[in-house]
Amino acid sequence: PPPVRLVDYRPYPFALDHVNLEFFLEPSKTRVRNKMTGRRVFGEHALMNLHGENLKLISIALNGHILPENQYEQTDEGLNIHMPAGEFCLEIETEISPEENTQLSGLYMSGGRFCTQCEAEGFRRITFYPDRPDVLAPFDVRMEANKEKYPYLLSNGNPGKSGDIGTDRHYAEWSDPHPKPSYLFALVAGDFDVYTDSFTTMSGKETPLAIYVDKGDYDRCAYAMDSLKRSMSWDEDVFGREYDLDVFNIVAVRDFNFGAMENKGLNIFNAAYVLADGKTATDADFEAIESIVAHEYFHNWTGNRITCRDWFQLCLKEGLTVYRDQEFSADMRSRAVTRIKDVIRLRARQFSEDGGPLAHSVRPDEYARIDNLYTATVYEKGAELIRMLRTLIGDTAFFAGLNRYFDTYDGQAATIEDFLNSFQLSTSENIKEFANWYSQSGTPVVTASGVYDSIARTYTLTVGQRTEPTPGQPDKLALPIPLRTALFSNKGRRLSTKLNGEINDEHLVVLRDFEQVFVFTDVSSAPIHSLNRGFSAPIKLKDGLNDANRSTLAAADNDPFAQWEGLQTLARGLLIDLASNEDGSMNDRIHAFVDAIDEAFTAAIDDPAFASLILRLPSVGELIQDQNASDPSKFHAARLTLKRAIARHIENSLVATIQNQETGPFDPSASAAGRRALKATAIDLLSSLQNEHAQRISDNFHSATTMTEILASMNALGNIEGGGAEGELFDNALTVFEEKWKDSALVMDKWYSVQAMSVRSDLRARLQRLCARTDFDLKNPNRVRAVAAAFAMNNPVAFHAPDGWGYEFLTDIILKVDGLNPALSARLATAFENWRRFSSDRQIHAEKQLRRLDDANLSKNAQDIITRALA
Ligand code: BAL
Ligand code: ZN
Repeated sequence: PPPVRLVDYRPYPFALDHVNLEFFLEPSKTRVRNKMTGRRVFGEHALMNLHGENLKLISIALNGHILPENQYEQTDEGLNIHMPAGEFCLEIETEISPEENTQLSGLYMSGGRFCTQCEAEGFRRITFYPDRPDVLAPFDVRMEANKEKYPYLLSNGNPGKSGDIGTDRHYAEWSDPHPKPSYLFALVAGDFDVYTDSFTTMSGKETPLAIYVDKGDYDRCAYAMDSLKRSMSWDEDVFGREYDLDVFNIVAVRDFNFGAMENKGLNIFNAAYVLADGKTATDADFEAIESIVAHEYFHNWTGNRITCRDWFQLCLKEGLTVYRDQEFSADMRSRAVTRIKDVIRLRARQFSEDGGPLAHSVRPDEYARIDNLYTATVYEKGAELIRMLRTLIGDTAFFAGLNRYFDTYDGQAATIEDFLNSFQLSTSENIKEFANWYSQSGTPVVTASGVYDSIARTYTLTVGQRTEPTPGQPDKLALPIPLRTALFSNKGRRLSTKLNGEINDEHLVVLRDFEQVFVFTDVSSAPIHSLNRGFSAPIKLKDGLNDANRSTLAAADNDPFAQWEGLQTLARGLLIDLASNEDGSMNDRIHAFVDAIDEAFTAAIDDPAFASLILRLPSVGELIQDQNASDPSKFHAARLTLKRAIARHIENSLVATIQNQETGPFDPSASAAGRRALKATAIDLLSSLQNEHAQRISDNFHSATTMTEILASMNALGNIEGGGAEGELFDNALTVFEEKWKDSALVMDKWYSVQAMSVRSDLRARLQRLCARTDFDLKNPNRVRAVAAAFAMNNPVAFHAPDGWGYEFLTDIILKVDGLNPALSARLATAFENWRRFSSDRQIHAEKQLRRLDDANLSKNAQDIITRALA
């Protein structure tokens, strides 16, 4: 099919004034009565297009009369109805089968409960409807179901009447006064444990809050509820946004394609991002719950009150909402550590996407399948654009622009142009060129070099930018790139200098052309430049510094991000060179690097979360991004060499860190999590010394009381290569873990992942055994991802095995999943995105599997990814 194109956007000629939905819920046959009142607003054409997919049409009535068949046409995409001019009342009855819906889009069953997922195009699998984000309407919903099996009946908005029908059935009504597009519709019916609380909003309105979870999970809701209340309060304090309905509900389901969904007043979550307690959840789980609960809540204003005109504008809600949840996490936790983690994620997922065949701009011009547009580029790069905009125009103009946006477009479906215009009206800075960040794909590479004139006391910094061609975009524009910049003396003292008439010890250098020169004056000594501090722009920096300069900055920089980044850059260069030099000629550089790490680590020891990041080396995935014909196993070996050198150098300190047992009740705070993060890093580093510390790590597994430490120990045992006694320690830990947690699906997902990420000679057979287990459920995305995504994304050595078995393993899973859940299979297929970066033997194997997928007549979603990967 031809792609959907932005230039083809046309407004919908009909407006809906009201939608009334009635559901008669049965797993195999659910009846849906949909009554839409509205009017034609413009246009000559009397034809009304309604989307519909997999629906059994029972009847259509227009203005109270059954519509004869010659008045409408049913197609693969939906219905076309001949409409009279003026107002109408259209009533459509359909039948659907939730229990046969394995795509998890539309109305489906999860764990015996009814639930929905409508973004992006799931509503058309429930009823015939203009399923596009620019058609907004208030919804009234009535549900009827068996009372014993489905005692809770939930939908969007505010609860209305409810009651019994006969002896075994009941009904409930919900009414959502806020006009919304269909993708925000939600319905849930089932039996749950209900965790309740309340929040009093800034205008004094007490709002009941509830989290609905599987029976028995009540005790694992407290952190999600606490995160929700903190989010509501923070959005009032920082953005002035108040909640706007009588109740707010969250439901956790076990089968879900996304992390969560922001349906108006009824957020539906993947249970993995709701349920947590000190025994079953890692600190990373707690952090993700806090951030995702916040993200979905923040959508209430950025996404729901103001939605997207069309799906090309997806970043309008997602980029802005990710930015808001990142700021929330930064305020709740350490700002520096949060920023570093955000950048690690951006580099791992977005930079690799931007550098391969799936590259697309934050707001693309066309797409083949909307489900495949929920990407790191739209989300994470989209958030970086908001951050850059704030840096460029300053806080005052940023908040004035955002308030103007909220005031102007509340209740509407907006575009990126509307959004940017709100800021343009609030700033004297011309942001016209900034819009190119939304339309241009690829990651700019920024180069810098400087010359010091000791007589004139000037430092002339030459900065350039270049963006490699990406699919469909051979020529690239120069973008406005804000670089927070400081100059340091060669003794590591931050210099106060003058730029553009302003004296400061940090300046904002805005690169607007392909190359530009910036002259700093009043520079007292030959400086070392520190650019892109705080990662002020999402670029790749070639700063022209040598290792000695970087070590100086790493020791002296007062910006924790810049300090960390200095060490990462040192490590990156060293690892890339190490991967191609196995002759021991690099020992001096290794020693110098380890000394720099030791110094920074010792200085950071009072901030364990930051200290653990100091000890982190760039991942294999990150290292291969700028390489061609690469062999991931060489990067893995280089990392192991460097990890060993670090571990040996600070071995005593690492051992002491592991032995430092915490007592008392579990504390989920960021500071306690930081201490555990450092412990986990210590365990990982010590495992690089192979069997020397295997017993100690195993002992730690058995004595640990938190999931973070237990998992860190298991991961470490899984990464001690070789079999023998160490292999037994790993298998023994797995047995103990399984015995304890076999009935807890979310915890068992971790058990699957640890094995999928392990570096072991028996891995292939192990994975086959995992996939043959009865609890390996291809219909459950969490379980499939626990094996397939963990393996393909986090086990580069095995996934890129020289004989191609890793590619074949993933392909086998994609082929099995695709018929059940195309959104999931397409997501798994993105693991092949960088196949052309690898050595030729690997490319042959990857292409063979991609061709196998290409020949298999897969879903449109999977085919879209495969076609682009092979192009
Ligand atoms: N809108 C899809 C899920 C999310 O981004 O919140
Ligand atoms: Zn979102």
